[in-house]
Parts: sequence; structure tokens; C-alpha cells
Amino acid sequence: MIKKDTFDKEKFKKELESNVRMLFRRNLDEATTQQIYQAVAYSVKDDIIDNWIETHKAYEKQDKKMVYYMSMEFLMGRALGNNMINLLCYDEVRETLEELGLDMNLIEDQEPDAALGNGGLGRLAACFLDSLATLGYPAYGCGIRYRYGMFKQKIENGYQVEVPDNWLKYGNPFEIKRDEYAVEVKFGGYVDVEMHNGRQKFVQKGYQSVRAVPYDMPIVGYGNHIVNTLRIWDAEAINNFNLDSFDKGEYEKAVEQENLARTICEVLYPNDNHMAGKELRLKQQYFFISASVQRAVAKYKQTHDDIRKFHEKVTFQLNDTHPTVAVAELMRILVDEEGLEWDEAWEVTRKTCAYTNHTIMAEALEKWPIELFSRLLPRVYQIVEEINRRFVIEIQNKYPGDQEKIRKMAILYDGQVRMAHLAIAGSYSVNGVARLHTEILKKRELRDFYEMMPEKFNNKTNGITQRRFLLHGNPLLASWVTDKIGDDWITNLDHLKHLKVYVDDEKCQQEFMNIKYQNKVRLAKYIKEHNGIDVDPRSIFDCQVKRLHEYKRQLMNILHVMYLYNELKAHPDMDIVPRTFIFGAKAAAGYYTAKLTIKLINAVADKINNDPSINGKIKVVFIEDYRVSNAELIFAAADVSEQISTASKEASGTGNMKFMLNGALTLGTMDGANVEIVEEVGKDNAFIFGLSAEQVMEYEKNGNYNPRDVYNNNQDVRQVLTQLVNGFYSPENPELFRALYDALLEKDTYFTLLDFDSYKEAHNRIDAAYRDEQHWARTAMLQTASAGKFSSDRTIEEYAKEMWHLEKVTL
Ligand code: GL7
Repeated sequence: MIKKDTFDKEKFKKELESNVRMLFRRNLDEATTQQIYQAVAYSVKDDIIDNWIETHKAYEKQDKKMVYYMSMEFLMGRALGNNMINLLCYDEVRETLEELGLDMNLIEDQEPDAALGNGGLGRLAACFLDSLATLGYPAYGCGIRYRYGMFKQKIENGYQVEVPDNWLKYGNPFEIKRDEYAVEVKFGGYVDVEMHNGRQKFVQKGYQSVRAVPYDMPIVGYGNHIVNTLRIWDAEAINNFNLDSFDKGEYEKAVEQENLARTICEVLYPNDNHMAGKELRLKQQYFFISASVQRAVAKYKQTHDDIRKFHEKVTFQLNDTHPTVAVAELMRILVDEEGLEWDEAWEVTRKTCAYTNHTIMAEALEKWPIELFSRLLPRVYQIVEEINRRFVIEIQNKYPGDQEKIRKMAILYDGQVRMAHLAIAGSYSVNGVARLHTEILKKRELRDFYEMMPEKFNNKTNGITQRRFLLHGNPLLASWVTDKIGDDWITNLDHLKHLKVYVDDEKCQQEFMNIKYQNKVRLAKYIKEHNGIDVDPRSIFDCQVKRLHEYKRQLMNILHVMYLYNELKAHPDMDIVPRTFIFGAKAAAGYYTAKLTIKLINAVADKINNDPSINGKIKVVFIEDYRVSNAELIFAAADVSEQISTASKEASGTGNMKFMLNGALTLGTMDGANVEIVEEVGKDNAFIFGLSAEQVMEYEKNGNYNPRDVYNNNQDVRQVLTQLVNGFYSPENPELFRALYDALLEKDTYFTLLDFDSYKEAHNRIDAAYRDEQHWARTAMLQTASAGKFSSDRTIEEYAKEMWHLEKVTL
């Protein structure tokens, strides 16, 4: 099935029938769609297995260096379609199923999204795995097999309601439990010093432990027979205790260990860019890190005998600070278990670990109370203390007498463990995720560290996989592109630039916009089915889909819609191009302002969509349960991509790239990767507005912005703000949106009011631009043609060459 030319339809049909019988004791014509999905998935898995085995044999034989991508989150989405695409058999399977009277889309829809992540950070990890496999780099993704992933979002009466995501309900056809690789992970207790052969040995005693059991998921490379592994850990109770024991102490401990095992992997914390500081979260972090590091060391030792050269074969990439305990855990294993001297172990550790920073939002900075950290991880804490002691000496040597430096840079300070500081001290590389973001790290957030060790700092601008977000998500555009320039773009996105010769070709423009139109029809149908709202595919589809966060400013977007509505009511003949404002966003369950913003968007939608007097000139749609699978539909259908974060706050963004790839024009601030998007496409081909990052940071430093000044001087702003508190959108409770009103007027932390006019004016430019159909078509095509840089293949090549020094495997 791997090669297009060897795909045997009849064989596939037989396999499918046999799978349905084996799994469900049914014939194909009796099976439910879910059962057929499972059977198809097992057939596909069957074709993966040999390559999976061969890939790992090749890695071992060629003894290549391996990257372990350590991440609390992998937002994989659905696997079936992606696997078929990368196995080059998507069309063949679709045709075969059609011959059986089955619809591939319906079958794909049976698969729950693997939502083991919140947003951009987790999705980036998933894109990276796709690129690593496609480029043939030896890699493991290491994470947690959460029993419940990101919650499902229901909208009830305009409010978000969280529903548990029982994604494993019907089992996961692609995973394989690897019981043989289970390891023990210990928590709590105390540390005893014992003498072994004249050497002190630190032994953790009186601990509780769990059995970490890995489940492997295949990561299929595109058309290259490579299959890497996403290894996610589950926790099981260690039951070497006799539950019938009359020893009360033993019995209680057994019960506690059962509970620990049950809770550890229960659920993904649903916070994006925010640290909640819960004890269980630290347990999750140490759990998967200890298991992953133990396995990495054991695997290395199978074929190598000098642990001092570990870093020559292994690199750990820490996806934000969440996995930072890896620095101390590797030290623990090297010193306590492998018997290395501290300095030797530290050298290995510093050459093994690398840290990516993904945010400068202060509330996301991970700090753990020493009390908690040392109680949960007593031996690891001792090691952190020693790392800190030595690091402080290094700082003192570099800056003699400068107490301020120590205060700012120490790992342990003010009763807390500062994880970013540990990550920087223990890594050979520190990178940001877009050029602007890295510059801000160097000049502001991590300035002292940059000054002390500039050689560690570097930038790796994020990317996305075109296999999922164009080839799978937008098949019409994908085959159009291939018709024009061949299919090299699938593994070399730079080739998209060859589309530039077509941007002035009228026929191509029409084809391009016709595909956009069909994708809008597809999304309109989805919206009709899921929201019961009719939207006009000829209107401008103006989309903002991402996590709900104040800094991302969904509130500014909806305030602008409220303003437009006021204008339409005041001037019924106003001539505007009909616009459909599409939102999709989950709010963290405990994030009050974010949830209230969702309610506001829905309240505005209700009022506007049901006001016949505006003749459907504007519509507002809130798409329920925004996730990877419906994101693919939205990107393909968008005309306008809203990337409107307060400048300096969005480290990179990756949705911006997915929209661009699919031909949407960016309406955005000069923030994160928007800067580089504008650089690629040209500033005349984007709608840029608002304060610059410099300006924002100046205001923040000086504290000289007063939102009341805007309020007093701007009639439009005053009117929409008043409508938040006069019941215009909430007659049953006029005070409903008071908190949003107050936040804007008292502080306006995210400069929403200050940027409002400039945002409004950018929207006017969009309205004017869309009227020139040809020019719009040209500009839209230019987005796709200029998106080459934003492939995660490019990002991964940079990591592999400049940081990890990996070699590709040859099969
Ligand atoms: C994020 C950033 O907010 C986002 O801008 C970036 O694209 C992403 C991947 O690098 O990382 N940082 C973060 O903590 N989350 C992100 O999505 C949750």
C-alpha cells in the first residue's frame, strides 16, 4: 500500500472486511461508521508497522544521534487522514471506499482529535514531529498520555461549558502499549546517605512510586518509509504490596500509590500561557521526564559503554520550561546511578539539554515554591540546590560584588525555584520562536543571561506542516498548486514561490478565488450544521481562531463589530462589503474575563444575526469547540486572518502561517511572526495597524497610558463601551459585561482602546481592497506563493543543523 503504483484495491477491501470481523464480529455491511473507521485505521497501521520496525533498526545500526522532543503537550489532531497522506495512499483509499459505497470524510470524522495540548505550543510540537519524520531525522516525542485531553467546548446560552474529552473511549487504534519499557518513578520520602565502596551514595527512601508505562504512536514521514515515535507515558500502580495485608502502614501506602497512579495522567491542564502552580502539575512534569530520561539513558547504554559521551548521541529539546526538571533528573541519574563526578555529569548535561522559550507573558513564568518542590522531589531538589550554588559562584566570578545580578539570575530565590533560570543554566542553547520574540528575550526578559552567555542564544522562527494544513486540509488548493508547479512543495515549501509568475494571470486568479469560494461553501455548510446560522459564502470571511486570551484581543475584534453595527444602524444605506466575522476559541476553565468575552461575542452574534434591518451585511459566528480538525476547514475558507495581539505579547503565532498558506490576507499588528510574514509577502499586501512592540514597551515602562483619554476623546469608543453596561446586548442583566468595561477603562492592560482607531481604519482598507476583485485575488495568491519560509521543515532543518547536529538516516 505504501507506493501509489503498488496499491492493491482488492487486497485493501479484503483486509478491511477481515478487520471488521476480527474486531467486531460483523460483516462490513453491518458495521457502524465508527467500526469502519477502526477497521480502516487498523489496515493503515498494518502498513506502518514494517516501516516502523525498519526505521528503528536503521537508527540503531547507523548509531545516529537522536533528539528527544520533551513536551507536556502534543496537539496531534486526527491521525488517520494524515497517516494516509504521508503513506501516499490517501486518494487510493478514498476511491476504494467509494467503490464500497463509503464516504472517506464521514469515516475520518469518526476519529476523535488527539487533543493532548492547549494551543500553539502543543500544535507546534505536533508539526515538528511530522517534519522530523519527513526529513528523516531520528527523533522521539516524549509526553503524557492524558486520559482526558483538552476539554470539549459546548456553548449553552452563549456561555462556554466544558465537557470532558474522553478521547480513548473507543480505544486508540494507532497506539501500542510497550509494557516491556515500563520504569518506576519515585515521589516524596527523604534522602539517606549511605556509604558504598568508600563513596557517599544518596538514596531516596520512604517514597511513593508509580509505574510509568509507555504507549507508542507512529509518526509517519511523507513518502520516505520513515516512521518515528511519539512516546506518551501512562501511570499504573505498582502493586507489589499485598492489599489484604494486616500491616496498616503497608495498606495505606498501597492505596495512596493507587491513587497517585490514577490521578497523575488523568487530565491535561487547560491553561494556555498561564501557570496555575498546582502540585499535581509538578508531579506530571517529573513523571514523564523521569520516565523519558531513564529510558533514554538505558537505551544509550544498550549500545554504548561510556556515559560521558551521552551528549554525542542524545539531545533533549525542552519545549518551554515545563520539562526543565530534566536538567536535574539527568544529573541525578549520572551522579547517583552512573557514578559520575559532579563536574563530569554537569558537562554531559549542559551538552545534552536545550531550551525553547515560548512566551514572555509574566503569568506563564514557571516558579515552584521550594517547600513543594523539595517535598515532592527531595533528591532532585538537593541537586537543584547544588546547581544553584555553583551557578551563583559563576555569576559572582563574572560580576564580583554585584548582588543585584544574583538577585535577578539565581535559580533559587525568594523561596522559589525559577524554572527558566534552571533551563538556561543547564542548556547549551536557548532560543525564541520568532525574530522579534528572540530580540525581546535578549534585550529585555533574559537580558542578564544574554549578557553573561550570549553564545547560547539564538532564534528559530516557528513553522507549520504543509502536509496537514494544505495537502490534507485544502485538497482543492493543493491539487491546483500541484497542477501549476508540480508537487515538490509538499516536501519543499519554498517551491511555492514559483506560483508568483501566475499572480497577474487572470485565469489563475479566477481559479484561485473559485477554490476559495468552494472552501467557503464547505465551511458555510459546517456552520449551518453546527450553529444553525446561514452565512453567505460571497461575504468576506474574516476569521479569528485561537485560544481566548486578553493579549490576543478578541475583545477588540468584537468591539469593532459592535461599532460597525452602530454605524449600520445610524446609516442604513451605508455601503459595505458584506462581512462574516468568524470566531473560534476556548477559554481556560478558570479564566473569568476570557469566558465573559465568549459570552459577549455570542450575545453580539445573537443580536446582529437576528436584526433583519441590516440585510445580512454583517454576521457573527462563534464556532463551537475549535480544534485541529475544524481548524483545517476554517483556514481553507478564510479571506482575512486576524492576528491582532498587543505588539510584543505573541511570541510567534502559528495560525497566522496556516491562514497565509491558504491564501488569507493578514490583518495584524507587528507582533511575533507577523513581522516575518509581512517581510515575505510585502507590506502593501497585508493590513498592518497599531502600536509597535517598542511603543508598547515604552508605555509599559513609563506607565503613561490612560485609557480614559481615549474614552473622553473618541465618540465611537464611548458608544460601544457604554453598550457593555447599558443592557444593549444583555437586557436581562445590563451589568453582565461590567467586568470587561471596567478592565478597559481602568487599565486597558492590552492597549485595546489605544489601538482601536488604527484597527478600524485597517478594516476600512480591507473593505476597499475587497471591492477590487482582481487585485484581491492577486494578493490572496501572493500569500500562498510567499508562505514557503513558514514550513516547519525549514524550522526543523535549522534546529537540526545549527543546534542538534543531527544526521539524516538512510533507509
Ligand atoms: C506559545 C505562544 O503564545 C505562541 O505565540 C507561539 O506560537 C507558540 C509556539 O511557539 O507558543 N507560548 C505558549 O506558552 N503557548 C503558545 O502557544 C501556549
